[in-house]
Amino acid sequence: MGQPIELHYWPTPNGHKVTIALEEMGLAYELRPVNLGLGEQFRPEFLAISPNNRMPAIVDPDGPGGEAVSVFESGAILRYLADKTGAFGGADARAKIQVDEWLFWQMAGLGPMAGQANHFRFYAPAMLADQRQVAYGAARYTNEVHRLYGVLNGQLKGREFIAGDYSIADMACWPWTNPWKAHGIDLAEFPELAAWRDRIAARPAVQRAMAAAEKVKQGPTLADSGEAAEAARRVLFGQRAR
Ligand SMILES: N[C@@H](CCC(=O)N[C@@H](CS)C(=O)NCC(=O)O)C(=O)O
Repeated sequence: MGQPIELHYWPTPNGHKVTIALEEMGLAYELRPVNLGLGEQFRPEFLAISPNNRMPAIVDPDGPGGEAVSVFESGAILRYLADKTGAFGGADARAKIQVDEWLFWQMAGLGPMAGQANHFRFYAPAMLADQRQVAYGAARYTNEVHRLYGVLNGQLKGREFIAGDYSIADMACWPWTNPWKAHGIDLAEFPELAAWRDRIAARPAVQRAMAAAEKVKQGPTLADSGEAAEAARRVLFGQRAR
C-alpha cells in the first residue's frame, strides 16, 4: 500500500463525509486535526492547501501522474476520490450525472441551509440582543431545511439510495441529516429518509468513520456559556476578508 492520504479534519458533518468515503473506498488515511475553535484553520500551512480557511482538505501523495495533489471543498474531495478509485461515483455517464446533481444539491442546499438553521436556532440567541432577529432567521432556515428534507424524502421513494446505487451523494447528505432533531425535524414526516438513514448507519465503514470522529478532541459546544465557547465564537463568527 502507498503512503496514506492526509485528511485535514475536524469532527463536523463536512469532515464526516470524507472519513466515510475513505473508509468505504478502503483508502489508507491519516487524520490531521484542525481545531476550528482555536483558529487552526488560519495557519499558513493549512491556508496553502485550503485558501478558504475551511476544513476538510486532503493531500494525496499519489495524485494524478503519481505526483502529490491537495484538494479542498468536500464535494471536490468526494468526486476526486470516486474518480481515483472508480467507486461510488456513478457506474456510467448517466449515473454520474445523477450522483453529481445530488452531490451539488447537498453542497449548495442542504449543507449551507442546515448550517444557517443551526446558527440561528442555537448560536444567535447568545449573540444578539434583539431576539426578533433571531426568530426571523431561525424560522427562515428551519423552513428551508424542512423543505429540503421533503425533496430528499421524495427522491428516496422507490430507491434504496439517492442516485440508485450507494454513492458519494449519500456520503455527502447523510452526515447533514444526523442533527435532524437540532434542525427541528420530525423524522416521522419523512419515512423514506428515515429508512435510508438507518441503512447507511448500519454500514461498517460508516461506523468506523464515526468512531474515528470520537477519537478527535471535540471543541466546546458553540452554544455554551463558558469562556472556551465564547472564545470559539469570536474565532468563528463575524469573519471578514483578511
Ligand atoms: N463548502 C465547504 C464548507 C466547509 C466548512 O464550512 N467547514 C467548516 C466546518 S464544518 C469550517 O472549516 N469552518 C472554519 C471557519 O469557519 O473558520 C466544504 O464542504 O468543504
